[in-house]
Amino acid sequence: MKRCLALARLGAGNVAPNPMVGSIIVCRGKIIGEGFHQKYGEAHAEVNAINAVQNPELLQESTLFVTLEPCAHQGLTPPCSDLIVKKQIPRVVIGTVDPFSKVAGRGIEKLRNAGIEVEIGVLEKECRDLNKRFFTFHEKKRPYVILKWAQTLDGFIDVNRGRNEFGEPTWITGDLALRLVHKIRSEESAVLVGTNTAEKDNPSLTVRHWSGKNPTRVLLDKNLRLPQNLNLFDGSVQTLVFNSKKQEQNNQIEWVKIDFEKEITHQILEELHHRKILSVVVEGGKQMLESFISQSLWDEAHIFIGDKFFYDGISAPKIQGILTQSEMLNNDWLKILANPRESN
Ligand code: AOF
Ligand code: ZN
Repeated sequence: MKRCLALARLGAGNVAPNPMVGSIIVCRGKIIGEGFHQKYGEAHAEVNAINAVQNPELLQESTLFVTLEPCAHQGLTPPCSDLIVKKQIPRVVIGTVDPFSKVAGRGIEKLRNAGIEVEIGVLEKECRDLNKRFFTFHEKKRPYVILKWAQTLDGFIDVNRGRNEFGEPTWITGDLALRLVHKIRSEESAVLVGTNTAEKDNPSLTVRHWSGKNPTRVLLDKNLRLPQNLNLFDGSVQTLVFNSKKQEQNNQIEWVKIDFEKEITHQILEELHHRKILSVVVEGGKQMLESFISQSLWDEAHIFIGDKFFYDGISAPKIQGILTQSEMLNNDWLKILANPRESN
């Protein structure tokens, strides 16, 4: 299963909104075929592993290992469980059940009904962690939410007016953090900012200091007051503008009308879920971050800590989480927290 996990990871960045899946076929203690889900819309892991076996007769005395339950449905490709039955593979070892409603146990049922011996739950935690976005998406019906901000050593995310005395934006962290933020963007499906951040920082929210694809840009502009010459409106990347006035699309930019009388974060997450967006990075500002925190609508928080003091300004959001990772470089400059609450 460890080998399957390593294979699955090779699909990173190319399979969303599908999960990363890896599979091997073992005959008499030897791996005779390996495969992984390489690209969204293309063959599933099991199909690639089966096709990699040079002598197909051996399948009838082999065990197939796979990180995720073989699918039972006709999607963009035919059901993997049918193929396994057809190839008469006598034993299947599965990392974890598939949470997708069209599968969710039906794949396992098909295999067992055909007399195949099925073992479930090998390295289950690792298999779930690998696809934490996919599991959150299907189980909680919302994208996996990553909060991100930078704060000074004395706990501020900005000076009061957003500019220093020379009228320049105030940087909290350095080049390394910038790169890492771009890497994170390249790995997630969407990036979200509030109105103030969009206007004041004029961010592009694209991936420039790393390779990979740009996430969908998402912003909030209740009264459509943001100037159209902001970088976010340059039309280079798919951009969703949540607002109270219009529902309209103009090439890459789409205005999505929501009800500002009601809770906004839920509506945003619901719309992103509807659009099959598996994960979103919330990049600010304070108000936006705090609304996700207060409702416990977050899974991870990445807090970048600079080496400056502002002494005064906008204080960082208060958050309680479990420290899962901390980078050591002079001092802890990046803390990664996990949400301790399961019920969101
Ligand atoms: C598997 N093996 O390698 C993967 C599975 O529309 P499709 O055909 O691409 O199917 C997508 C769904 O199939 C996806 O939501 C998930 O439930 C499952 N993914 N299943 O047996 C694989 N990638
Ligand atoms: Zn499949």
